[in-house]
Amino acid sequence: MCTECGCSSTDHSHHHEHESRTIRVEEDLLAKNNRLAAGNRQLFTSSHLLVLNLVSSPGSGKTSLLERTLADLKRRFNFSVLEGDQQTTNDADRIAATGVPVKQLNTGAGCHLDAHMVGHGVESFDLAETDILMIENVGNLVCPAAFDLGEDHKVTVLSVTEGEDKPLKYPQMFQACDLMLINKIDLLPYLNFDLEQCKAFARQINPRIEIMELSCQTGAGMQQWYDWLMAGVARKNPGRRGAGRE
Ligand SMILES: Nc1nc2c(ncn2[C@@H]2O[C@H](COP(=O)(O)OP(=O)(O)OP(=O)(O)O)[C@@H](O)[C@H]2O)c(=O)[nH]1
Ligand SMILES: [Mg+2]
Repeated sequence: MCTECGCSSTDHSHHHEHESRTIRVEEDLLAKNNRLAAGNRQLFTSSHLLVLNLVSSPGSGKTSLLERTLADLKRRFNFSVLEGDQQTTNDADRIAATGVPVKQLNTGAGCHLDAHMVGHGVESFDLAETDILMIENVGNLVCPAAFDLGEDHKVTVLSVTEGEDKPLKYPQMFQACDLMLINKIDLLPYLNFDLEQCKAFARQINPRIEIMELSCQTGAGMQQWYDWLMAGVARKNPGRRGAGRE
């Protein structure tokens, strides 16, 4: 019996027909997404925006990172934030409390943001007046890796409670990222997390990945991340005077 459609065919080529159709649909979906992402990228580039796509497993600290970053840098840079979650406006509410423009995108049954959602998501923002667009993706170390949103960089947040082997187990995500932030280092004294091993695994998967260690709770290591953001803004918007508005 064919497990794909339940018919009684025992013909091998029948099964392959289904297989190739599945692959074609996936290719179409990604091709369409790539097209829309290219449109987003054009818009972002013409607005001299630095755009980051924050990707990680649930609970690694993406929203905490944003909260602390916005509190520390919002007088220096204009931010806009897109929040991706399957359900709730919890994260958008947390960002709204900082006073930064934010829009929640709920994906329902979906496991990732796509370029179409992001293209519409930014419609309410004044992009010409924005320096940094932060996109917090749905907590998921798998699917968001495949979907270009038009960002400059995917940035992954890996917390020390997740285990140092994650780059090996979810290689596509770590290959897709330019920067890995190892978060919750305040918890290291209580764990058997091997920091050096984790970094070695990440570099084995992606030799050009940049790695920073920090704690969104204590603020340790945040300055390095802020310097990286400032350099990114300067690259995207060389005409911008100084590093900020102060
Ligand atoms: N100890 C410690 N806890 C942290 C740190 N950063 C975040 N947390 C905690 O980790 C939990 C999850 O943080 P969030 O910022 O909500 O994580 P998230 O990645 O946005 O989660 P999702 O959006 O659900 O994927 C919260 O209880 C935070 O307080 C940190 O540096 N140290
Ligand atoms: Mg979050």
